[in-house]
Amino acid sequence: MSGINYAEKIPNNVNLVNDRTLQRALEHWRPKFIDWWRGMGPTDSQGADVYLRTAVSVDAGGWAQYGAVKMPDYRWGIFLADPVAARTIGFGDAMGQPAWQQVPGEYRSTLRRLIVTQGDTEPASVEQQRLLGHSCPSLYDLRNLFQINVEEGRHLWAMVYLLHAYFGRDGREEAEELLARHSGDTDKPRILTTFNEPISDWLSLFCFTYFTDRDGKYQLKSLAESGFDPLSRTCRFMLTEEAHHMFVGETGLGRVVKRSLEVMKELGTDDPARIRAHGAVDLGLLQKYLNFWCSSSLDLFGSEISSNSAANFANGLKGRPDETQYQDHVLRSSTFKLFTPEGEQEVPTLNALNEVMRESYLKDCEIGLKRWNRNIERAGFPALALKLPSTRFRRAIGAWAGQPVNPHGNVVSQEDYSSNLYAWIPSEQDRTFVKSLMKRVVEPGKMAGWLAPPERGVNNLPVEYEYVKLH
Ligand code: BYC
Repeated sequence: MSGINYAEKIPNNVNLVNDRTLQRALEHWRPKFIDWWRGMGPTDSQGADVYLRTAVSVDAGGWAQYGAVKMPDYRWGIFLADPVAARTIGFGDAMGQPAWQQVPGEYRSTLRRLIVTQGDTEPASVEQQRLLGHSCPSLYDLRNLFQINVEEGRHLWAMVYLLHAYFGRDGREEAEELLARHSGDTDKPRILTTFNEPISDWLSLFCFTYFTDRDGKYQLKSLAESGFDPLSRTCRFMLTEEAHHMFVGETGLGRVVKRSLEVMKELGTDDPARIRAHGAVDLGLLQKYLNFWCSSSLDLFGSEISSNSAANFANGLKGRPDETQYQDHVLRSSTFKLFTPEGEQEVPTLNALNEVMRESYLKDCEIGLKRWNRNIERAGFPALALKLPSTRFRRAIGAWAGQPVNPHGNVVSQEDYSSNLYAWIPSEQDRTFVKSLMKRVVEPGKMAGWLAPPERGVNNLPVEYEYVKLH
């Protein structure tokens, strides 16, 4: 990459053109990233022209430029939101002190760990989704998938920038490791559990972008509060892109519901077998997918009682999403009640911050369900309303890990749990059925039979637009 025109190839607002050290680190890493993209990114589509948005600056006119791009030529850039003048730390014991422009020595390994954990999820999600192009329900959806994939690639660049620019040699080594771990790999898996789950159908993709990307929103919001200003600014800009990923989840699931209701009306029945025979997803099946992905994503907040979260907050490294909405930003004398299998416990709020964040997240998750349920009720099927599972259901991390709890949150016998589990989450048979629906549709304007068309196209273009030219 020597002789490269940095501003052209790697759009950035970090003065890359004058930073020789950063240039050298990126020169070493970039070819490995491109190799990873070609090997682990979306399959069989590297030559396609995709109607993508690219961020070329952080201002309103530059963060979303649209045009046809071949994905390996995507201009993965490095952007930080504009600095806030004289920004101070907004929470924890160092509240009110100037935000750090460099990594404080005593927090170096914790900050690196947080950045690596965040960074690890980005390429993981691209790996999880790499085969979905083979079964896309439409060109519109295929384009959205690819948009998400390139942006997750850019989010990886964002974390690699922080590692290269602020963590020296160990940062460079961690940046390499981000390309060496792989989703689902038995020897070198991704760090967080959900990012090792296969996403082999589009119903799972819509659930993942609804639930798991929303965890991304909450984690990024809490890191955007960080006293380490470069991390805060990086995450603030990433959040602008994250919104589209959740849009794909929310509208995708809404379109599944819409199509199910159409088929139910057409057939005059809510019999799941007949709906399935007609090539649509019955709402009971959708509920199982919601149960699976919601419970998996709830684990991503960590344990209910966590000394890590207490230290991260007290030290000013990771705040609560939208920290300014709270009165108390120090939390040294506040307590929080939570339920564990041992009963109700009152713990210092500092130690319960993962749970505080999980509660806000769940409220946000409810919004889509309310919308879909309105349509389900209007269609005359209130008994089929969709619900979020209890936070105690099917947990693998935290106080409820491994406990036999049903989706309503009641503890049941281990036997009951095992024999009912596949009435609550997709069984092998359910997954096989969903897979059978996943037929590739790539004629402009055509849509798979299990999914209603979107209400509008991308960037004011019609839904029928040829968003991906596959050649
Ligand atoms: N799987 O005190 P604990 C996104 C580990 S998604 C495996 O309970 P803590 C995206 C934990 O690492 C957002 N391990 O929790 C979405 C710790 O290990 P160490 C990603 C887990 O530390 C879609 C130990 O258990 N960003 O952006 O308070 C597409 C005890 O931890 C899990 C972040 O997560 C798990 N589920 O919180 C693309 C932000 N949960 O350190 C992208 C950065 C916990 O003792 N990460 N552990 O070896 C963090 O803030 C925290 O690490 C966590 C855990 C919230 C993940």
